[in-house]
Amino acid sequence: MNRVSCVALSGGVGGAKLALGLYKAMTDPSELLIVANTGDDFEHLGLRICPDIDTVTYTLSGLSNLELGWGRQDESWSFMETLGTLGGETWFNLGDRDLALHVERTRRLQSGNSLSDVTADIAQRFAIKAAVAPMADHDVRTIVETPEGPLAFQHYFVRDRCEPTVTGFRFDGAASAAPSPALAAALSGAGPNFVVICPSNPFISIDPILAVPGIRKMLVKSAAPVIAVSPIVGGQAIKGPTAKMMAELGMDATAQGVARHYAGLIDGFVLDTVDAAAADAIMANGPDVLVTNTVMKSLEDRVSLAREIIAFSEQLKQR
Ligand code: FO1
Repeated sequence: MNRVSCVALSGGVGGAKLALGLYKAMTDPSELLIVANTGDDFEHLGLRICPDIDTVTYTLSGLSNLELGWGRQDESWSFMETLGTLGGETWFNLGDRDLALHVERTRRLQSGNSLSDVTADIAQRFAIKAAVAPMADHDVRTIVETPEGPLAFQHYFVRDRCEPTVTGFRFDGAASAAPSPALAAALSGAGPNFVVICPSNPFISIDPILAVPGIRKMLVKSAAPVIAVSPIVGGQAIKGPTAKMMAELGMDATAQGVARHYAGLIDGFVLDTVDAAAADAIMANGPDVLVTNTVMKSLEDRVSLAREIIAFSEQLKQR
């Protein structure tokens, strides 16, 4: 395996945008390891679905569906339409092209391949030069606690459109999981130059990764600066239910609230210019702060944010 100089922890859409920026900004993209959350994974229609791995893979290969934020571009939906006419479950949309990936991954997992091996091989087939790995090869399932009882993650997220009030989260299976071999190798020995926590939802995208025994400890022990990018800008999530969840959990739905959530883990925090006023308060709690434009509308925005993070990591290393 290549030397890893950057480890990026990512959920789906927001995380994958920055992962793409890093991929384009790094001198040698083969030194990038993107570790995807697998707490969102589930078994559906007999298939193993790994939304965050697939979002990262499609994004890095230039095949992602930019309108939906998930799935593939140039997609057709004959399978779903036909399934509907047969009275099948249609609340979770699987495009025809996307479906092929789920079928092939499920076949390989059933014949004994690890999720790491399947993910790495598929990334290679999509001509991705960076390494893409799951957080763990074991099954970890995010459960959303609500006043009406626990909900499997995709039931909460897609079927119920994030409407139920959140009272907490559980990561079933995490206690008996272990970091994926690629992540464990990257964080041991000399370690990477820096670690980026992408602007993904802290509770449902990053916390499941940190819940895998050993990962948080390795990150804290590593000499590499750990830099988190705020998914909250001006009190709003760029996408998804982060701000809603923070409010429901009784937390400050602000970038500062996110920085507090990562206290003890991060050395650097990237804050949007609209939240610049919070920089001093965040620094008072430990991490150094980079204030910049974090809203990634174009590819140029992604690359330029990634370049700033790389420069910030070099400053942090000199401390
Ligand atoms: N998100 C939706 O909102 N609706 C869907 O029907 C849906 C289908 C889907 C299929 C494959 C895939 O890889 C992702 C899909 N997503 C869908 C996205 C996914 O549920 C979430 O965005 C992530 O789990 C959160 O990161």
